[in-house]
Amino acid sequence: LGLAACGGDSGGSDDGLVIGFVQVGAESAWRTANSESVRSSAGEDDRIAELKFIDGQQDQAKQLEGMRNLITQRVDAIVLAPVVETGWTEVLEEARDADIPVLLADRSVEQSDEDLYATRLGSDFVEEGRKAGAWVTEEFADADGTAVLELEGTVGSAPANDRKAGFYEVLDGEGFDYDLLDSQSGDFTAEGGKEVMEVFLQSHDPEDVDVLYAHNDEMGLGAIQAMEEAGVEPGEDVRVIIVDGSAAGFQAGADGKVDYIVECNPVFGDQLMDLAVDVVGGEDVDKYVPVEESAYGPDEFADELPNRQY
Ligand code: GZL
Repeated sequence: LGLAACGGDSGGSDDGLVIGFVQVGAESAWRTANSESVRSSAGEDDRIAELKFIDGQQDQAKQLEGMRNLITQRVDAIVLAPVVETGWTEVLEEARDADIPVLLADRSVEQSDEDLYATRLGSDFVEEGRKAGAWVTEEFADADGTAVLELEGTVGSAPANDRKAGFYEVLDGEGFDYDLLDSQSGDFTAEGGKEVMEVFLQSHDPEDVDVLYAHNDEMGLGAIQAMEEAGVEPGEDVRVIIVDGSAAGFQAGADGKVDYIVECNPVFGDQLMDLAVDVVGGEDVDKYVPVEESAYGPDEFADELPNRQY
């Protein structure tokens, strides 16, 4: 009866479910906090017997291999945080054929795979981009031809694609007069952000740059380091927008180096465990479950800093 209650002959037992978690990697403070949240929630939840954690090392091949291992081990459910949006159909079909439900955590996969996973718990990345765009159109409302530099996240990832889409949806939608000087991927890492900003500064005079839109804190902080090494004042010479809301990001804001922070919340482990138990138990769940998040301006950074959870 216990096995039936756990949804079939999979790895579950009377003492709880066995959940596989295929994580993107460990590229950012956001990601580390997300892994910590999922691990601790699973560990504290007596409905969960084991969380089998797989570090994808930002490599889709490693994620695919991990998913296939979990299918062979017949876990009760697989949670996938897909590093990129495409290339998942085959393995998702293999999980379906093995009667193992898949939940998406954080990032999404392409629309055509929608019937192959039970739900996605994560942020609305387009809305995050819209928030960043709205700040720019407001802050530079009276300017002519606002010059933008963009540091994009991992090529092909949902947050990079959607944070870009939302940002320009607002800038273009309002007929805002701007000039995108350059846009390159820093792969969501601090090193990537620093390297790309160094290249930007070799081909663009900071005097001609109004704002940097970085798709995550790490790349924004790396870019700030590159600016300071080049004698450019972040937050003064070049305004800076970052997305995530780590303590380091808020500290940079409190130090006047960041102008706007769009929050992306990684702390959703409890919500994820509830969803996994519901899905394995055959409960109906929404196809998309949003994570609550906000955005912060300069007058809020210092007060909010102590509240940051990572
Ligand atoms: C967004 C998440 C992104 C973060 C980055 O939900 O996928 O990946 O914004 C992380 O910091 O690398």
